[in-house]
Formats: sequence, C-alpha cells, structure tokens
Amino acid sequence: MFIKTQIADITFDNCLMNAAGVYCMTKEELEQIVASQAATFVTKTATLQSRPGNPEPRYRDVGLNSINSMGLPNLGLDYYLDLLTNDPHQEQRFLSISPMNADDTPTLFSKIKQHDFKGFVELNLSCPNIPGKAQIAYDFDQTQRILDQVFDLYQGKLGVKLPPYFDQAHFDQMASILNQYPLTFINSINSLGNGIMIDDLSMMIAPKQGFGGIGGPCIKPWALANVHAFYQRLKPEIQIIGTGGVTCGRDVFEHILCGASMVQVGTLLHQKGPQVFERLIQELKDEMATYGYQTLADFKGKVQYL
Ligand code: RRO
Repeated sequence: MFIKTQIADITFDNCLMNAAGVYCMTKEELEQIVASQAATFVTKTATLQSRPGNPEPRYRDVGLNSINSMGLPNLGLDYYLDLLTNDPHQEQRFLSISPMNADDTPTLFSKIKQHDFKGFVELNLSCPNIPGKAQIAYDFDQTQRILDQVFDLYQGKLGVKLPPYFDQAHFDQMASILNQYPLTFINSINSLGNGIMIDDLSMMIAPKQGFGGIGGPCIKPWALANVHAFYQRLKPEIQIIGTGGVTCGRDVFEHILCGASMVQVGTLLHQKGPQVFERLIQELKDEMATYGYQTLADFKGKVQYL
C-alpha cells in the first residue's frame, strides 16, 4: 500500500505532518518531528523580528479540543532560515511566515531569497490572535493586494494558510482570487477564530479577554468543507493541505477524500506527541484496505454525492 503524496515537484513518503504552531518553535522540537513518522514539518509562523507572544495562560487542551491565543510567539525569521538552509531535506520543508504590516513583506522575501531557501513557503493569512489585527484572509481586497505584492517579489513555491469560511459566496470569492496566482498550495483551515471556553466562572485563557482559536475534532466539519469547497473551485495545479480535526486515520482519510494532498495535525499532536504519527499512518492504511484502495490517488477528492 502506497501513501506517498506529491506537492509541486516534491514527493513525500506519506501525507502527514505537523500543523504550524505545534512542535515547531525550536530546532529541538522540529528534530522530534523529523525523528517521527511524519513526512516533513512546517515551522512556527515566523515574523521578521522574534516575538514573545501574548501573556499566559494562552493555550488549553479541553477534552480532545483546544483553545489558543499564543499571539505569534516565534524566534524570528533568521532563526528558521538558518535552521532550514542547513537541513539536508530543505526542499521538503515548509517555512511559515507572516508579515506584521505591509512594510515587512519585501524584507521577509528578500531574506528568503538571500538564504536561497529551496522549500515551500506557507504565508499565514489567518492568525486569529493578534490583538487589534484582523485576520487578513477575511478581507478579500487586502488578500488580493498582498498576493499581488508577494508574487512580484517571489517566484518560489508558495502557498497560503487560510481561515475557515462559512459561506458558499466566500468560497467563490476567495477561490477566484487565488486562481489568479501561481500558488503551489493552500492550507485549509487555521483554527476557528475567536471562540471562548469557560472553566468554572472564568475564561480558560487570558489574552483578548478569553477569545481564542479553537482546534480539535469539533472543527472537523468546517475543515472538510473548506478543503472540499476549494478542491471544487481551485485550478488543479494548486494542491490542498487539509488541516483540522484529525484524531485518527479515518479523519486523515476523509481529508483526502475531500481533496487534500497532505494532512496536518495540530491539537492531537500537542496532546499525544510526535509518536502519534505512527498510529495515524497505520489507521490510514487500515482504512484504505477496507475499501481496497492501493494509493492516495485512488480516492483523493472522490467523495461521493447522494
Ligand atoms: O500564534 C498564534 O496565536 C496562532 C497563529 Br500565528 C495561527 O495562525 N493560528 C493560531 O491558532 N494561533
């Protein structure tokens, strides 16, 4: 049974990796992903300057789900570029980045070019947790302006991390913007922004008066819907990374059935650690065996309609 997958010209041994934000802040955490059964990794979203992030408490596991308002803590773009450009498998790696303002964007990409980074860049347009800042990809005009600017600056392999959309008209609008650019991939979805979870009489996290991004199995229906909506609408050159709600191999299978080429794991990875990839891969293979599928291509995007 083959669970290899491909994005652009790169083949991965399997379709699983971490989601940005989980096991990817430091070299040591990323080494644990490399040592696991995951095919590759994405870094914590990097900004031009390092950031401490929001005040604690800023992450809680709540049953199988999670709430976070990390606030983009990261060690700065130079740290991740140094690490990636010394990685013998850099072509397979994903560097997540986010401009904090429009002036950052040229500098971010000139650094990536100076380092001659050969992997994938994941432009995060969907962080829900920066006080006072909107999620970029909910503003269609701003998204278009940023993509115009980015593709003037950069011709490498680049994708965007999107927030969940909840309206068919928004799927249509965003897909028609994305189809105008030579994107390599999209990643759907980031956490469901601005939820609250309550413990006794209090919010579970401190920043933004308790509002934070929700992850875990409760977001799976919207993750699958976004993956499939974009699979239906995007030109076939744009691959889809499915993220959201994975707790078992069946969930990975469903992401692929909806059109994902790669599947990322966030909350579950945070809860169980990188050894969880071994179980997910075995369960994915078991699920494929149940249906007699030999390769991911046998069922990718082939969810049936009633
Ligand atoms: O750091 C965060 O608060 C964070 C980011 Br950048 C993101 O993209 N998604 C999320 O749930 N948290």
